[in-house]
Order: sequence, then C-alpha cells, then structure tokens
Amino acid sequence: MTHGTAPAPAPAAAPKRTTKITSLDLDAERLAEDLRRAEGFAYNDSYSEFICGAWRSCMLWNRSGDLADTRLEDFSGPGRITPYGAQLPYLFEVIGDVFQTESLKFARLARLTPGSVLVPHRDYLELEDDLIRIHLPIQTSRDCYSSEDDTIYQMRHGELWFLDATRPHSAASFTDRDRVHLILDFAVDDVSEVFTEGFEQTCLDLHGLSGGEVPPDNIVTRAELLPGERESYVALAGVLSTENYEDVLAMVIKKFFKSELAVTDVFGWFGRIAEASGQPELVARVRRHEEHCLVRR
Ligand code: YCP
Ligand code: CO
Repeated sequence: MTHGTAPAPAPAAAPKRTTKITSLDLDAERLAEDLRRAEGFAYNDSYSEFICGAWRSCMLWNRSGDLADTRLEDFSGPGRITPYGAQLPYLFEVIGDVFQTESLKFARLARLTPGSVLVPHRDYLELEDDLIRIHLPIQTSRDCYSSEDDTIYQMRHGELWFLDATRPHSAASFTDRDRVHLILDFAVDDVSEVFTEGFEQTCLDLHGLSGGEVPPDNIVTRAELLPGERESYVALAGVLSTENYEDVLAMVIKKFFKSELAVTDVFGWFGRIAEASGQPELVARVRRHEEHCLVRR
C-alpha cells in the first residue's frame, strides 16, 4: 500500500462458517431419473473409520477420472469426470450451471444408510490444503441431521450449503431410506469463488451471504440433558467389548443428536465408558480413534 493513501475498503465478508447459500429449484423428474440410475452404482466404503453403520460414496469427479480412486488426495489442475459422473445428465447440468468447474477437484454422491451416524471428525487433515466443501441434499428427510461443533441442524432437499468441514462435524439418519447428498470440493480460498457468473446473477440470496452461519430455521433444538443420564451411558461399560465398540459409540453419537451434549462429549463419554470397562486396550483404541478423526492422520 502506498504511504498516505486510505486503505482499500475490505471486501464483503465471505462466509467462513457453515451456511446455507440458497435453495435450488430442482427439476423433480430429471433428478428422480438420475437418482434411479445412481441406485445401480457401486459405492465404496472408504472412510469407514468415520462411520457407525454405512456411509457409502462414489466419485463423479476426481484426480484421474477413475472410479477406483475413492479418497480425497492432493493434486494440481482440474478434476476429471468419472464414468458415473457422465451417467447423470441432470446433475452434470446443475453442476455446470452453478459452479466454475475448473477448480472442482472432487464430486461425490454419498449415501448415509438408515440408522447410520458419522463419528464427529474434521476433514482435509491429511491434505496439504483445505478445500471448499459444498453439499446439495438430493434425497433426504425430516429425520436426517447434521452437526457442526455443538450445533445440530438440517440440510433440506435442494438446499445448497457451504460446509466448513475443518470444524468437527457429524451426521445422523433416523429414517428408513438412504440420505443422498451431492458433495463437491473446490480448490479455492473462499466460497465466493466457486460460482459461475450466470448463477451469481440469478441468485439474489448470494448478496445476503455475509458472516455465514446456520440459519435459525435450520437449527434443531435438543432435549435438556437430565441428571443421571450421563451415568446411565457410562454404565454401558458393563457391556462394552471389541465386537460392539462401534455400536456403543453409535449410541453416544445418537444421544448427542437428541440431547444437549457438546461435540467433545462424544469421545468424552465414550472414553469414560471404555475406562470404566477396565479394558486398557479399548481406552487406547478410543484415544487413537479420536485423534484420527479430530487431530491428525
Ligand atoms: C469426507 N466426511 O468428506 C469425510 C469422510 C464422512 C464425511 C466420510 O471425505
Ligand atoms: Co466430513
């Protein structure tokens, strides 16, 4: 900056927090056609360490365009469409209308199966640079939940979301059919850089995208935690074993989605259960798991 000149006005604040960007007016019939086709795809179980139950995904865009490359990885240049991406004409069109695909690194379909939950985790820890994450729920219900930090919220059908996936987050399905989200990852510094000009012009809500937060209308209130409830969960120590490790963890995660626990309570309570079970190898497993999900990998 030249000495003596006034500083340039700060650019409009772009969201750093998870935020609903807008609602897309999706073509129900064309979307249903893509969803039907996608039901026949082969989904992979990469990232199973973050899941109790099943969260299965398939790549629509990635480094190689090869379906067998199922994990996020560092690479330079634009992503390539996979054979599955090319078989979903409607989603392909939506992606091209809304986003600058030059910076699109990964596009995935993710199916969270009934009764499944994600272990609170942070994404991109294994990558050199964080990416910008977008979610578009294309099949969901009132009984599907997401979380960020200690907030529980719902991403509804057709809503376009920016997710700060660097914060601890999770998801839960209490419904009876798969929750399907389109998940996109862009290599840009800020979410304001991912949209096409055409989309920005037609999307009035974008101008209201300021600080970035989960809109109150999407937030889910939970039950107050009652005296003795924590102790009742710690009593699961009496049944915890290597074989039901994931089941007991799922119970604590489900409690987090229904009662006012902090996200740190998930591994907090689960660790306490493991300690009270008197099985040091399980205590160590919980600590390793927590570190893998939230700290480093
Ligand atoms: C991802 N988050 O976006 C991770 C792994 C669960 C959701 C699986 O890759
Ligand atoms: Co994640």
